[in-house]
Amino acid sequence: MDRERGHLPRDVSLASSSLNWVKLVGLGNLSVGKTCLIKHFCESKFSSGYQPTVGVDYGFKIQNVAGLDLRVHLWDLSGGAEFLDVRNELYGETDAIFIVFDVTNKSSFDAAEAWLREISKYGPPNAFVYLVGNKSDLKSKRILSAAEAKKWATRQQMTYFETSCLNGDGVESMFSSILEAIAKQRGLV
Ligand SMILES: Nc1nc2c(ncn2[C@@H]2O[C@H](COP(=O)(O)OP(=O)(O)O)[C@@H](O)[C@H]2O)c(=O)[nH]1
Ligand SMILES: [Mg+2]
Repeated sequence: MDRERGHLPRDVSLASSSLNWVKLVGLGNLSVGKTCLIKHFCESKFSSGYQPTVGVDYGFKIQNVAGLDLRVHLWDLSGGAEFLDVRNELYGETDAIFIVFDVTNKSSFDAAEAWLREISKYGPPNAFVYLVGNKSDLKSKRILSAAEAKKWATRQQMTYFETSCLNGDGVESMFSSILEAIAKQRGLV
């Protein structure tokens, strides 16, 4: 191209960096509903990558927070420890991590502590961390009350959310709260 310097009204890289990119990562045991949460939030812009060596799901959504468009990438690392090799790749530039457990599965709740340790050891030092109790629709199968989960989360200095991917309860409000916190921290709103 023989375009002269300064011909473009705006430098492309500048325009791109002025967009508000956000990266969220879902952690938690297998089958707690991380992929469903991301799918639910992103609707159509979701792709599943279940190659054995990668084991990630990915979603993208542009979400408006207080009049501002946030470009949100969401990652769900497979719960399997064999995928921890890709953790550095995954955690880079992460704004917030949500640890998910299944409210009908005690061991998935107990594992939240190990996931917290994983984050403090390998995770991004300044990311927000949240606890999410999913499958709240399965009321008769619950093994843990919302109050108990919240109490534990508060002790770990985490905000607690409860969600159901089946009926959608709490999903939108959980992601909205997380994104609002990120936008505030960046001084955008
Ligand atoms: N009843 C109910 N089932 C759910 C919910 N979320 C996920 N599931 C089911 O739990 C299973 C595992 O979900 P998935 O998102 O793949 O879990 P992941 O391994 O954490 O990504 C699937 O069969 C989902 O249909 C929920 O909120 N309620
Ligand atoms: Mg998954």
